[in-house]
Amino acid sequence: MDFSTQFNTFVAHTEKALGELLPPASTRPGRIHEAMRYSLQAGGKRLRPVLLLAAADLFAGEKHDPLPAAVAIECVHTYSLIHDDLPCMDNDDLRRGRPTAHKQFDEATALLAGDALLTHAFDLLARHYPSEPGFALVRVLAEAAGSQRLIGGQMEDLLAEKKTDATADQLEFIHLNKTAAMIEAALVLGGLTRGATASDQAALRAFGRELGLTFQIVDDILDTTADSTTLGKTAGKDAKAAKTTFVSLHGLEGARRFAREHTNAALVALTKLPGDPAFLRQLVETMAVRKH
Ligand code: GRG
Repeated sequence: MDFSTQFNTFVAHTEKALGELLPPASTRPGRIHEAMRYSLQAGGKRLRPVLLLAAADLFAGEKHDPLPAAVAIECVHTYSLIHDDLPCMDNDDLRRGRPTAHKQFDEATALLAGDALLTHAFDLLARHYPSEPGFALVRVLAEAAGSQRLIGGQMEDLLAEKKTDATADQLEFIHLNKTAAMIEAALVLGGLTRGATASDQAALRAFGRELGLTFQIVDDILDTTADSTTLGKTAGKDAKAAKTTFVSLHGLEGARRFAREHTNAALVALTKLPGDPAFLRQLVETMAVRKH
């Protein structure tokens, strides 16, 4: 199967599972379930579920279905986007090419939909996996989403916004935690559903870190070079907010050079993993040149 057919197959499996593993919109109270589905089923690249499913495929170990974990990580990711868009944070109107949750519904509903998606992710892990690997899945996802990683990265980002002279060190902390943490977790969760050993998990993490940094640098570049329609979210926001980014710190060429360095490091990390790395190798190469 070629790369894009394989990618689309992973996405199709994810979309089907998302539909099945979320409470129906008709479940009382309908408004909250409608809002959860509105944001979750609005498209999006599905990068984290795809990574999770691809990581699972690297291993020949015990077969637990990785799809509930793939839905769980997309629930946590979508919660973070809903909350990030709220007026108290980024105050954004557009997400995944549609009005943001608080624009479509209202602020309280958007807040609750984010809370409910976060909670639902852990419910999925608890319901669909036995204690081994279930506890490990819960621990990995909780750590990635917690106050020292995703939430910590977001906190540091909000603090950095208040000043125009954030340092390269702060920027690295923000991206390692706000962006790379969930990408690392997706890969480790996938491996855990198939019995990845401690050293496999470390290799998945190392790969995820480099991939996450590549993804974020490209995101910073696209914010300055792409338009809102192509991105499905507001373009040019970083410069408008005078935000410190890889581009503001290192210039467009410098950011492109950093992206290439992290792409190469991701490709090296990939050689430490078992199984056939062809799909993940192509994903790294595609990510480096993505347009949205
Ligand atoms: C509110 C706890 C909390 C965290 C917010 C996700 C996030 C953290 C902020 C969004 C802004 C941002 C640039 C985050 C970095 C990670 C990132 C690039 C998220 C967007 O992920 P994509 O591009 O989105 O994979 P889709 O819609 O394709 O899933």
